[in-house]
Amino acid sequence: MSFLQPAPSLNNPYSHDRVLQNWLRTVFPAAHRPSLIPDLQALAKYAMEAYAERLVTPRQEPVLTQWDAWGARVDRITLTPTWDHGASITTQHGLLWSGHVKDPTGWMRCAQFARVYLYHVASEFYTCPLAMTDGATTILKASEAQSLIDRAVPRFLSHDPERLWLSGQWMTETPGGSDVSRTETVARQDAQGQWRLYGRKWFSSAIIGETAMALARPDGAGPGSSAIGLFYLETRDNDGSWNGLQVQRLKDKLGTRELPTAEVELDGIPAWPIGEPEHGVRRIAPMLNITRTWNSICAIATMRRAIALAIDYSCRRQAFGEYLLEQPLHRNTLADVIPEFEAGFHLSFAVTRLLGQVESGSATDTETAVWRILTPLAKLWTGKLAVQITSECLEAFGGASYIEDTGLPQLLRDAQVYPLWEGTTNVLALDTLRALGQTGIEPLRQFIEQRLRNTDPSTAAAIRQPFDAAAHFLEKASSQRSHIEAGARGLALTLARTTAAALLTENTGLANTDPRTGLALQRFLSHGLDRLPDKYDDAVAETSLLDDEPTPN
Ligand code: MFK
Repeated sequence: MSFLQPAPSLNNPYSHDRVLQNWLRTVFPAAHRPSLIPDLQALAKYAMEAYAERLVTPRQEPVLTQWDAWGARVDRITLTPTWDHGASITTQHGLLWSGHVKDPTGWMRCAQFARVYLYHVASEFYTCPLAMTDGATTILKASEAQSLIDRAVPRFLSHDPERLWLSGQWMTETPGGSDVSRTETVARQDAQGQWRLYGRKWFSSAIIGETAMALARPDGAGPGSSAIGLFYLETRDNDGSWNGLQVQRLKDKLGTRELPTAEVELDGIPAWPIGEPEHGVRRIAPMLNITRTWNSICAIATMRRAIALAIDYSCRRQAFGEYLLEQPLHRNTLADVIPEFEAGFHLSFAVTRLLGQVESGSATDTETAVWRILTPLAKLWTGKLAVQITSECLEAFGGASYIEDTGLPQLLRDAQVYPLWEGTTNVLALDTLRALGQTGIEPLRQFIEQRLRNTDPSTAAAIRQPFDAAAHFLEKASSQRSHIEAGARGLALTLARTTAAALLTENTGLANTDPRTGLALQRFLSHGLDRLPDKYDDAVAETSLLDDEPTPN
């Protein structure tokens, strides 16, 4: 019998996750732990079972059946078994409702997102409709649409899987993914005054939702985004049939293939405007900020899964007479990845903390401003990191990571969605400029300074210097829009990294912290925090490289 390589195992993602355990011990309040820990343990067990099952069961994907045997249009979607369990896991372990319990201290969002972190990879992206439902709940709760609140919010936050409703977020159309001002879907009132939507939504993630929040342009309204309205709709009528919509096809995607993303034709579906049917982008923005937070947490969950498997494998795989884990270059490569993940973890959970403070009314003005700035920063940075880290971790498996039935390629394909979903890296960098334009950079400086209060001077200087450079860039480049936009990605990455470094620094000073956090901080700092263009106008000058015309000689 020739050599057989043992497959990697998934260690318990709750008890074996040093970074999560450290955060729970040092940041998350002891008083709230008893209501959280049993859910985390149960979700970790679920994740391990799902991983084991996945090794022996071929992947499944949703199937759309458009016509029944007798020619009726049915648009029936058969889901994967994991998706069939989604509602019961969600309601039993509080993936949605726990984020909306009344808590004057605002820790409910951290508790919810710790659950999301452990559920996400096993969920096969069932977290996508959960994210959108969370966003829809947030919009409705803040609206004056009391009848819709009474009708939908108890369903969204249900503890009963039979009563749970999910929501979609229907924005993207063929003319615009990033630029939704080109929305073509039309909203018209019928003779009874009921609004109805007509048009095509091009990327309807999780078409299984009973409801959706959709952008549409009232008939006769002018162009541009301020003339678009935000509408609530229900996808099925009382007998369970699709209600004025057809599912044209499911998308054939690079990753997230268990998630039924659809093209939908709207033909008179009843809809209810949220507020006046105008300023739809402004009205849907709170939903985007929630789904972007889910995106960040799910991105770090994917990184953690890739790291956990790569470390486990390096204890099982030998090359050149030694286990990989004993080999200096292999160790060093993985040790370079971990601090980036750890910093991303702290930044993402800081956003959940700020979100909870804002929603519970306990945030200061500074914290509210910082929350607005850090939400796009965490999303854009962790989205990129997820691809880089997953790719590096897959390399640790050599050729095995290129083989489908190891389950590893799927991790990388799925990771590629994080920089795209909910706004690309560049859209998020521009959103950071939008936020900084409203708040200025001082609130973020104060937030970082609070984190550096008890740190040593050299660590503080290593964080202040790139932050000051970013503030200087913002000030200098702001005079010319093309300069500041061209450098916005570098600016955003620098601010994300400096804030994450400050959070890591603060964590190293807390009682009972894991000493490895300090090691992670030093290594993270050694990777550098500054990602600014060298000169504030460099980024613009170099776009001439895009000109493919040969130079005349
Ligand atoms: C498992 C992980 C979970 C993830 C779930 C994934 C679900 C995927 C389903 C999808 O739907 S993916 C598609 C998501 N699409 C996007 O994220 C759109 C990306 N494009 C943008 O974000 C653009 O920046 C934007 C559409 C907002 C640009 O639109 P406009 O109209 O040109 O922007 P404008 O005029 O600057 O802003 C309009 C208003 O919105 C302004 O307020 P005012 O009217 O009061 O001036 C802005 O301040 C406000 N606004 C924009 N972004 C905001 C915001 N307010 C708060 N937060 C924001 N992020």
